[in-house]
Amino acid sequence: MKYICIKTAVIYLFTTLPLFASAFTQKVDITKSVMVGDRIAKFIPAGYDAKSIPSFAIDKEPREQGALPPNWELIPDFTSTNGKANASLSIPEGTSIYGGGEVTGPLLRNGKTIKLWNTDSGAYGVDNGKRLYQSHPWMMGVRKDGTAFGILFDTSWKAELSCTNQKIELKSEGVPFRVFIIDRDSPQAVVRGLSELTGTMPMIPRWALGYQQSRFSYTPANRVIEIADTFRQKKIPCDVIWMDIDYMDGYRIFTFNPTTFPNPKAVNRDLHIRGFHSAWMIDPGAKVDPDYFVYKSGTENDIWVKTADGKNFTGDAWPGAAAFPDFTYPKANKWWRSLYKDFLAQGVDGVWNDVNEPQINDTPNKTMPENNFHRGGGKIPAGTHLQYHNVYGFLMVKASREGIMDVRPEKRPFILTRSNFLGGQRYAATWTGDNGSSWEHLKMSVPMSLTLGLSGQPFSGADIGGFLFNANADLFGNWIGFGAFYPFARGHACAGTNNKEPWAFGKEIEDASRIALERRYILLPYFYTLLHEASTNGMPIMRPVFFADPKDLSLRAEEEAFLIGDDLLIIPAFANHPNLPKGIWRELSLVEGDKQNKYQAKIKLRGGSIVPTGKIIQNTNEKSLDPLTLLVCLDSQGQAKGTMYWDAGDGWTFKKGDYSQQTFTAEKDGNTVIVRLADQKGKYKTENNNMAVVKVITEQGIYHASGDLTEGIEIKL
Ligand code: MIG
Repeated sequence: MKYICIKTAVIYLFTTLPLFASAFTQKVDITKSVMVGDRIAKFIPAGYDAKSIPSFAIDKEPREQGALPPNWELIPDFTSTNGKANASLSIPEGTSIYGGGEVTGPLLRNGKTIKLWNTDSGAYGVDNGKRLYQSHPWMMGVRKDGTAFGILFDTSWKAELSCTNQKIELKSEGVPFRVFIIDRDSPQAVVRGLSELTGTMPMIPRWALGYQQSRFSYTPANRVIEIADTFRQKKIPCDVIWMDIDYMDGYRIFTFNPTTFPNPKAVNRDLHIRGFHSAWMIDPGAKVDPDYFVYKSGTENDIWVKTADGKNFTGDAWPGAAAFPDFTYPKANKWWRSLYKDFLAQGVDGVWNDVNEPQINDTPNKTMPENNFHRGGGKIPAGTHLQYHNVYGFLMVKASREGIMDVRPEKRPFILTRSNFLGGQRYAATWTGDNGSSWEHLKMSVPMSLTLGLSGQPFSGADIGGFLFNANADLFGNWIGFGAFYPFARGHACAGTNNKEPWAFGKEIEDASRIALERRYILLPYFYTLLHEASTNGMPIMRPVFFADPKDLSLRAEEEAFLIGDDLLIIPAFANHPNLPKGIWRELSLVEGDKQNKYQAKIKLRGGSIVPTGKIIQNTNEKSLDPLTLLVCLDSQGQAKGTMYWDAGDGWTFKKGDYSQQTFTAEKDGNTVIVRLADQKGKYKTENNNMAVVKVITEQGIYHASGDLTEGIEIKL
């Protein structure tokens, strides 16, 4: 009895006075394990209180579907360290680990530890464990036999996520949290499972698939138009010009500089006339300025994040001292939404939410103090910044999206965010922040976007050419040669660096850029089909090579080459003996001279596939399917299959059947290949009216024919 009392006292001391204790870890029991989907299980630890730890990652709370099957193998271990909750999963020997969202370093995450604490991390190294802007408490394991599993740690608290060859572990600084585990036949099925839990990216407008040009900053307004005109004069395809912070009046969000951007409506109109769309930056911090309408109304509505002692918190941001909306607080969400009305009325198309970790320059941790106070409301309890920091950007882009939908419900929002959280693909696309114009950053951009794709975010890309420092011609040429195939393809450059537009490096690079972007635009129907797939089942657009053959262990670490969808293999010019999948893959030429151009990536078409392509256009307002060209590569049985999704390119009428989903098949019989429309869903009439050009790519050469797909198109080999 006496002994037990002493032990209890010791535990008490250790858990309540961590100052005096070294780490003291205790096992925590599982109080519930239940199926919540097709081979998806939910585990709840002792001490879990749903009201104190709302889920942000989970889209719609999944229905409980009964006990775990008796042969279910993957059971997490819950522990607590000095009263802080952890969870881990022992993994089978030989497992390849992926995921963790926005990370530096390799695609394969075995042996890697990341901190989940969103941080502005300019000039992040290539593998130095620096924190980045986003947090994704999610990892996927692929077993030796190609089957796979995933683990989602359902907490937004500050945490550390580590992967060894024995286990995947998340140690949080917060209260007990739930764990979801998916165990399926393939990595693709696990990624689909993640989207069943966290939702998918809704369709974005087709123009967001075009090339985009940015700089910090194009100013004044006529420089913006000059950039747009140069693209058209030089016949380099482009769809979007980005307006970085200098358009604002003294960095006041939702304002325009009266000298340099006196008439933003005219800027947007002039861009639209030239076939461009515009995207404009909005940061979270509002300048402390009693005469500024955003600060005034925010203060009147009392929506700012508070300090621990209840005052409005202010921190140094671009405009100087700034106050920050408390997006956990429903009234702040409503207030923020209302700001978009007048802003969008200027003809703004896309919105860029930056520095929303939030980045604050005059605090030691470059963000808010951990004890700042968030009021919460609805399902979100009041709490500290330590709990809500990682979802600050996530809740900001949620509010931005809702605000844009309030104003323009008939259109698809396009929002780009720097900070985000697991599940945040529901609100915004992303780019990988402040990389540098270096070969290391160029190469690392491939595993970075692949990892985001394996973590639920299908629409990402790095700043093509690199953001910080000057870029040289060779680097830029190499970068755009494969960066043209990022899902989000945008060039950007920091203030004070050299010009990094495709024409800024002389004629050779200008020509190489044109070829790269023409290839991108030719593939628009294929990219759009993949965008639609991502919006329905969460499959990333850019996929790791091991997806082509999850059983082939030689592909598990490949991070130079990548796949676009299942059917195109992209091998960047820098790739040095990449490990490629076995089977039939035939090299394609899409644009005259592309195969001979040293900056271009090699593109290979998978045997058994049909890829829909369009013509070279200067922007996505032009007709792409005029004609539709089907690229066919037969498998060893002489067959191939492919699909195309198409619709109006914006708006939501596709949800009411106004879309076209076509399935094509090819079949070889003797020396003839017949390609036909095998299936057609939806009532949208594509501009090609079922007419197509077919190109069959074979070892001997390319064979063409054209005709009506409903009748079948015959190609003689
Ligand atoms: O403190 O808006 O990552 O893309 O050009 C820097 C200026 C703020 C950081 C973004 C970068 C952008 C820059 N921003």
